[in-house]
Amino acid sequence: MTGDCSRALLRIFSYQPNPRLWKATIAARHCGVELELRGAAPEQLADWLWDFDARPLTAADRDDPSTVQVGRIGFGGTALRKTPAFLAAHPFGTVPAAFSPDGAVGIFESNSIARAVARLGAAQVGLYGDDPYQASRIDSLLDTCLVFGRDTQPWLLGLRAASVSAGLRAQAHEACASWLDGIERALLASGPWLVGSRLSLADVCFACELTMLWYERPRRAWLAAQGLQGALPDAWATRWPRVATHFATLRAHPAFAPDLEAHLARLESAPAESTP
Ligand SMILES: N[C@@H](CCC(=O)N[C@@H](CS)C(=O)NCC(=O)O)C(=O)O
Repeated sequence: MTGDCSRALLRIFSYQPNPRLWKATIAARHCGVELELRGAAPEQLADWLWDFDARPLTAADRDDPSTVQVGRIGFGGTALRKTPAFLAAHPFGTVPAAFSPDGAVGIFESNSIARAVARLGAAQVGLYGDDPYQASRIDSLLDTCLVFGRDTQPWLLGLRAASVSAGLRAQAHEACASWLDGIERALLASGPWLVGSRLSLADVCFACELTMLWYERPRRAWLAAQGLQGALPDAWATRWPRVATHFATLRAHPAFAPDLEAHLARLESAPAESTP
């Protein structure tokens, strides 16, 4: 999927591992679409040039003041190096950042990058539904994933920075509860898949966005020491049984497992950390 760059239909720059990037890689694996991935660990992206031709900074890149941009989300206060061309293609300046093969079109927001993969692979499998109504229902669910991701992001970033509060946790917990209530009802109405009678982009984005919450797992002991629980309750599988069954099915699915399974298993078996 990521091997032969000359055949890649989309180039994506991101920190890795990143469950939001996996929305695209899972869709690509399922549709047989070739992707080119670029990037490195989150803490290394400050030493990369954010560009269509993303790469580790050279000495000349470091001397160029025109690319300096102070990071906002997840890179708060860090000086990042984003080229003017990158910001023209990606006006919000975020990763994952996708490009058409010639670099002319920038596609941002991980759900929309996954939509691009599904459209490019539409001839192979209908990940984007069978008709405009199904496609729009898939979009409805993708919008809820974005809202959930946005509402839980301050909590997850706070956890990474060891700076959390009861208020932050309450907001993230409410985001989990309202989103998973809705996903549970959607599965009750149309299961086993979220839309239609087969796997769709709605299932892909649901699984990847929920995976973001696994970051809490090894940090539960630290949270308990702060008098806090995770945003996703320990008894989540009992409270949302259809969600839990669906997530278990998806993480084992051949298109999902190469990205999700090892990552989730590692976080589930990681020793409890006394510091985040
Ligand atoms: N909703 C977006 C989230 C993307 C996002 O927030 N990316 C952050 C990293 S977690 C970023 O690129 N920040 C760069 C900056 O703030 O300059 C998506 O799903 O793609």
